[in-house]
Amino acid sequence: MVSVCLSARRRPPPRPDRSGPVCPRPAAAFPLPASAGPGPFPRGGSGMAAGRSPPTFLLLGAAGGGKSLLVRRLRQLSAEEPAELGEPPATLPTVGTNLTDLRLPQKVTVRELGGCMGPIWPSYYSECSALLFVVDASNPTQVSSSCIQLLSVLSAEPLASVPVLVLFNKIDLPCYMSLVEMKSLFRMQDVVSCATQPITMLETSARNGTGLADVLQWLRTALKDPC
Ligand SMILES: Nc1nc2c(ncn2[C@@H]2O[C@H](COP(=O)(O)OP(=O)(O)OP(=O)(O)O)[C@@H](O)[C@H]2O)c(=O)[nH]1
Ligand SMILES: [Mg+2]
Repeated sequence: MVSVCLSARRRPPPRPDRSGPVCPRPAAAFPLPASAGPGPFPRGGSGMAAGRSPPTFLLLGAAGGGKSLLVRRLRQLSAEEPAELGEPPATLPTVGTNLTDLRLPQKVTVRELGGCMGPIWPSYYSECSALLFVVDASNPTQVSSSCIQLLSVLSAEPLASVPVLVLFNKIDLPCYMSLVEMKSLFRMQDVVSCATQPITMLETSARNGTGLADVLQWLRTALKDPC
């Protein structure tokens, strides 16, 4: 498992005025449960101190990349009494949004947005404290669309200073592309040098757990050091 942290070229833009209106949610098109829609709150851990909603980490990426399985595994591993991962539970494509609370031990909410929900991803950017972006490293046909999606996410103004973790998942599969190959295909050097966010990259397998301890460690660091 290889990990690399590139970045640090931060050019923090002025913070957006959080008292302004947030993007409207397409409630009629995608009705969400009441628990799925906290209002906007400050990034990082400050919401906790004020007794408000816990920080929300967004989990994005193309359909089938492994987001739902990943977050289930993270919940298993961060439980008070972590159990063996065992066989991966079945997942269904996420239509809408999927909320999972993790205790790191501070409570954090991970909001997965289904890959097929790309058009409404920006509606949730304003409540994001950190971003996880999952790429299927075993699927060469998804590389270019994932790269375009990542560039679009990185250029979104509300996300300009949130820490970003790019996960190259499914490295348990024999056909997976290594971190070196993925970095080359994504032109990561250029992406990182143009990005305003600190970007970390990890290789993972949500199936067998490879790299997930590093993901949890990254989440804990992001909670401690909000941008
Ligand atoms: N081999 C392998 N399969 C994985 C891994 N992660 C996820 N999968 C499988 O990939 C399929 C899709 O996984 P999901 O977690 O549902 O994908 P998703 O990104 O949530 O997809 P959407 O909700 O549609 O956006 C499932 O069959 C998972 O079991 C992995 O690391 N390795
Ligand atoms: Mg899903």
